[in-house]
Amino acid sequence: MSDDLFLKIISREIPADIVFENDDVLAFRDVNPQAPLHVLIIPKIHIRTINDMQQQDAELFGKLFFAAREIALEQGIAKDGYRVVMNCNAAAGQTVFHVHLHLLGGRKFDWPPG
Ligand code: DGP
Repeated sequence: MSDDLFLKIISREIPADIVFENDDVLAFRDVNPQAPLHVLIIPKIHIRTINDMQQQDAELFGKLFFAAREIALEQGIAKDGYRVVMNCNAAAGQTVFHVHLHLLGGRKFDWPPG
């Protein structure tokens, strides 16, 4: 847990461009954006991957999606559309092991993803 980069963003040890915060969730712009809007939405507690999610975390994961909705509305991408993605482990490309929902918008996305 001590190597959890995103806990350091929550505690403001590492700076980030924060766009949303409440008691449970923090959201900030991705340092390597893949779309005009690329925000990472994270829980304020350490959960490594979706595989580590417990039954009692279900509501918290719902709050990540609700934050995505709020940010999309606030940033003006809700009507055109946007994508939310959560990578789990190496095959999906997860590189930071503190669960995070990617919110991407401001351009058209292909399907299936690469
Ligand atoms: P993933 O591949 O799903 O684990 O995505 C991790 C994302 O985190 C990746 O898009 C880049 C972003 N990221 C990594 N380090 C930092 C950081 O220090 N600050 C910010 N804002 N984003 C970071």
